[in-house]
Amino acid sequence: MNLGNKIIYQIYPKSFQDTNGDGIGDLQGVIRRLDYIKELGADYLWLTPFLRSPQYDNGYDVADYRSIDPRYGTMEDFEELVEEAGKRGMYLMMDMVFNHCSTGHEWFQKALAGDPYYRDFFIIRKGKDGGLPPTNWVSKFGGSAWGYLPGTDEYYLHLFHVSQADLNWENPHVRRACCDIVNFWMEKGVRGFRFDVINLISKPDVYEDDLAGDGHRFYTDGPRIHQFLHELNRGSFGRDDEVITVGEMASSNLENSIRYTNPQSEELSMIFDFHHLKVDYPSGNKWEVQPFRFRDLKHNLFEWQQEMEKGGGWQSLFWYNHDQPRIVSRIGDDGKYRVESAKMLATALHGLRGTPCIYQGEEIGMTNAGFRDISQYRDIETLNVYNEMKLKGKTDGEIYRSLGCKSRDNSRTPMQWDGTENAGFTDGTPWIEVNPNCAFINTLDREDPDSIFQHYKKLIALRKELPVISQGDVTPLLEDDEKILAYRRSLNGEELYVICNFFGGETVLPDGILPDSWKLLLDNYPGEAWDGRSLRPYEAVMVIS
Ligand code: TEU
Ligand code: CA
Repeated sequence: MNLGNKIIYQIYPKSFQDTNGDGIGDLQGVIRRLDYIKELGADYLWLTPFLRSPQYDNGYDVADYRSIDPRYGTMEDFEELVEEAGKRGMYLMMDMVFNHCSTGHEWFQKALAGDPYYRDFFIIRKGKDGGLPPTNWVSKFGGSAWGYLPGTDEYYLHLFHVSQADLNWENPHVRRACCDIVNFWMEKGVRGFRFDVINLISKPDVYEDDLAGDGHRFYTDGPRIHQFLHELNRGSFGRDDEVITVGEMASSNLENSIRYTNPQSEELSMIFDFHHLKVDYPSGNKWEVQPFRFRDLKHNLFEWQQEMEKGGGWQSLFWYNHDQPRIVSRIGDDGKYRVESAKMLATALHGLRGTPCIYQGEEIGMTNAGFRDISQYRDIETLNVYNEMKLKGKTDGEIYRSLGCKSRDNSRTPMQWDGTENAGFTDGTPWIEVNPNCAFINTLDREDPDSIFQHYKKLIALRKELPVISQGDVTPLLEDDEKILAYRRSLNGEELYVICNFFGGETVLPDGILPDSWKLLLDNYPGEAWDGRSLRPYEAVMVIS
């Protein structure tokens, strides 16, 4: 399969389209909007989890891997969705959360009741003397990574929320159970899987304190990770060439990422890596507000592009998802140059080597919510961090400045279909507030040839049309330039150039970058043709020779 000409569209069902007025998006809502996604040109629809769950972490706390959460609909709705997508030549990609399950899952409930078979599905250890947890590891959402089992001296590991108990992948029954779940959904016609935090499933043999950190170095790309992924591949999706898989691999290194995705290892088709998005985290702290470091962004993007190519690995290309702020607010300009910068960012990414993934609303340039009151926030991570910041004595001004541009809720506000009060998302009260800028940022302007939507459409069409985009090599250009990100793609003598001004001032392309015979393919400024030299604010061009 040519992974390079496929497009993934990510749907956060809870915020996509409500059809029954309860304020929560649902599967029927996705069905209602299939023609819209088709119009854009996507091939795979990645839906974040809609399986039965108490929803402490919006479905990433699965209580039953084989049934649909009633908030989202029924199995019949799901089957209808697969069928309706199929009629339009699109396929479903499900989100498999296998590092942990909800403490409400029957496996955990049986373990709690003392069933030894199910106790071994989890990572349960005795605490240290003095009523301390087994190690000092920190949960990704704050606090200890160990949950106390009442009435015992034991703890269970939860790298995320206390309601998300880590599964023990050392146990072959757990590995078998995960294969069975994937097979179950493949039989229902699912043709893609995104594996949540799958680089964390292999834990170390010894559980010890991390004297130099929060513990993540002991379990990220852990000791048996490749064996486990290979086994999952062989026991489920690897039997079908038509199925594509993406591993969510925050903090994995290059060497492992190549191995995860080189077809010879028979592990996964591609990964999401996040190195290019850590360029505005001063000393690794995502909550501290800092402008992005352009040089680091370029360096990271190109290093991964080139090394993955060399090693025969494959990446998904993305600017954000449901865990990250909206990119036009983060790296672009969500005010004066919103349209230009959104198109520029799209151009910069969609010319690269990999499989693009577009997050709902990105194609219309949706912006951060920037909520200014804690009652508007819903995300468990945000609520935890808010409490921590309060305890540390931070002022409301400092707190909302941080949450307003960093919280995961920034990208979770409802899809802006139209300019009415609830943006066409629901007739009821939305589970999270709609961004009032739906009045002027919504899907209705997509007919306009100069809309952001049309720009994405063109980029997608070009990728499908030109093998140099889907299969060519990548060569970074102007690596030291402080304003321009540029690269060349080449395949069998054909060349494509992508040149992007990442800032709101004018800049000039140095001489000698483009060959004499260049021809403009795409520009994010309508009207007057590009002069081959000067770049207007956030201008981005694609050129062939
Ligand atoms: O996210 C994994 C993850 O580590 C982050 O993206 C995390 O949300 C972020 O670092 C917090 O700052 C995945 C899912 O995408 C996320 O929504 C879930 O909450 C998480 O796993 C747990 O299942
Ligand atoms: Ca609903």
